Amino acid sequence: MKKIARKIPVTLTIAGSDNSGGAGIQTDLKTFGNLGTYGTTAITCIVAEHPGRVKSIHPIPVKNVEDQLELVHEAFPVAAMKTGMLFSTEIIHSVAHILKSKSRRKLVVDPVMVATSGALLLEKSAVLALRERILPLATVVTPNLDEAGILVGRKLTTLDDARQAAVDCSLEWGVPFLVKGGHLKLSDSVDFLAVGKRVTTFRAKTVPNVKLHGTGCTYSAAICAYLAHGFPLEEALRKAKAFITKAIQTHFRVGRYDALNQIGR
Ligand code: PXL
Repeated sequence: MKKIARKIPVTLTIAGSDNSGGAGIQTDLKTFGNLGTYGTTAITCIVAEHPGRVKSIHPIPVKNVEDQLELVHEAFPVAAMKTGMLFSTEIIHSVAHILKSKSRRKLVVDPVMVATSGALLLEKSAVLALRERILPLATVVTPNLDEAGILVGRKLTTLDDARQAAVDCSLEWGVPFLVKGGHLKLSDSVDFLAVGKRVTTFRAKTVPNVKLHGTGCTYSAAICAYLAHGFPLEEALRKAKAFITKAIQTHFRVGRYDALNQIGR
C-alpha cells in the first residue's frame, strides 16, 4: 500500500514530569498527539506527586536540559513550543538563552508557580528571572488568576480585576496575555486576552463541583498545538478553550481522583 504523505507539525514542551499523568510533560504529550501534532519534550525536573500532594522535586542538571533542547531542534522543524514548570533561576536562564535564538517559533508561556495542591513549583527567587527573561519572548502568556496577581503585585478577586490585569501585563511585557478566570468559580469560566489595550473575552459554562489536576497545562498545550497548525492567536485560543472545556465536561474517575479527558472526544 502506498504511504500517504501527511505533514504533521512538531510541538515541543519544556516542562516538568508529573508521574501521575494529569499535568506537566505527560498531559502536554497526550494533548499534542490528540490534536494532530508530533510532540517532543525537554524535561526540566521530575516531580513525584499525585493530584493530592507533591512529595519531592528532582531538578534535571542544566546541561542536560540544554542538550535536550538542542537535539530536538537539531532533528525537527519545531513549529510551536510551550514552557510549563521551569522551577529554578538556573534552568530559566539557560532555557531563555536558547529560546531567544528560536524567536521565529510560536511560544506559549504558562507561568507555572504553584500546584493546585499548594506546592511551590517555581522557587520564589526564580520569579524575577521568569519575569525578565521568559515572559518577553512569548507569543502568549497564560497565567491563572493567582499567577496574574503575583505578576501585577495585587490581589485579583473579580472578573474586572482579571481583565485589568491582562491589560496591565500586556502593556508591561509587550506581548499578549490570556488571564484565566476559572478559579473565580462563577457560572461562566471567563478568560481575557489582552493585546496591549485591546481585550477579547473567551467564555464557557463552568462545570460545577469538580477539582481537576492539570487543567492549566492541558489548556496551554492545546493552544500550542493549534498555533503549530498555523491558526492565528485568537482562533487558536477559541479552539483550545473548546478543547479544555470538553476535557473538563467529560472528566472521569481514575483511582482516587477525577481526571481530565485529554483525548478530547
Ligand atoms: O499544574 C501545574 C503543574 C505543572 N507542571 C508539573 C506539575 C504541575 C502540577 O502539579 O506537576 C510537572
